[in-house]
Amino acid sequence: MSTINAGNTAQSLEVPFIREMSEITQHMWRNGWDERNGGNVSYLLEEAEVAPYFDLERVIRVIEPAFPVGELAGRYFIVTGSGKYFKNVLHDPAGNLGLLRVSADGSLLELLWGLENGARPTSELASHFMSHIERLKVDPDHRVVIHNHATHVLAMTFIHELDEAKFTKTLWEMCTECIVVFPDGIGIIPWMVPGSNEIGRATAEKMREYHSVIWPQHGIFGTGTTIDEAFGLIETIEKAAQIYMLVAHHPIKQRITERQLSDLAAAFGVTPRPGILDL
Ligand code: 2HA
Ligand code: ZN
Repeated sequence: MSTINAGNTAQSLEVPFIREMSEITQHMWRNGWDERNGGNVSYLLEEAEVAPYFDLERVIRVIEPAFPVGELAGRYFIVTGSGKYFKNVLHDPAGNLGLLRVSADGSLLELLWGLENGARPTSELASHFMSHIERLKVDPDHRVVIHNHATHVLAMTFIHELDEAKFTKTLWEMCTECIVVFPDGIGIIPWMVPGSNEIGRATAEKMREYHSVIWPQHGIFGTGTTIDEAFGLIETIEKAAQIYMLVAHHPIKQRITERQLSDLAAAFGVTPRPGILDL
């Protein structure tokens, strides 16, 4: 029997993963990264995290995904809803989030909680699911995909070359800790129409090599083993992009040198993506 009354927000927020989703979406909205219905989050859950709170036999509704996801069969996800505002999640989790299980053959999504009043999962489900599939291949502990419209990252895609190595190097140079947080660098896809399987495929292809992918003039995808890690990655990239936007129009009097970046990587035991530092 389900122990959670979906309409009871206080009760829903007692479920750890519902609270985390509600709090992180609120944070992102307050950061100005998720205007209107901008942004989406998906979080892979273990059955053991779900079972104490929900009746796993009680499927409220089945939803057809735009493509079969056999690789994720039987997996549980909590996701943001399509067209939903991050601003509102904390006050109405069941209306704005959904708990889904991918059916045993990967052809359907079984709704176990939330997405009330016929709501659908995020319009970027293709990018999320395809990214989960690719990240899980390289990191079995991978759990979280976050997309938002981080302001300075977006701004930077107007004035910086979109070459991945050059973009990554610029970000590394902006804050001392960047190379430690994202030694694998940043993937960038060309501008594409959002919400499509095509952009999902392009994003996921980058996810084989990168934790984070930028959509020019649109936003960023960040991944991680926890909400904190995925969010922290985006925060760090956004901070670097903000510094870039603050200093880009000024004469630079001193900077972090390539030698110093290399020393940082060595001191923190990370390996910078090859081909970025000219040492
Ligand atoms: O509307 O951010 O990319 C949600 C989005 C689409
Ligand atoms: Zn978006």
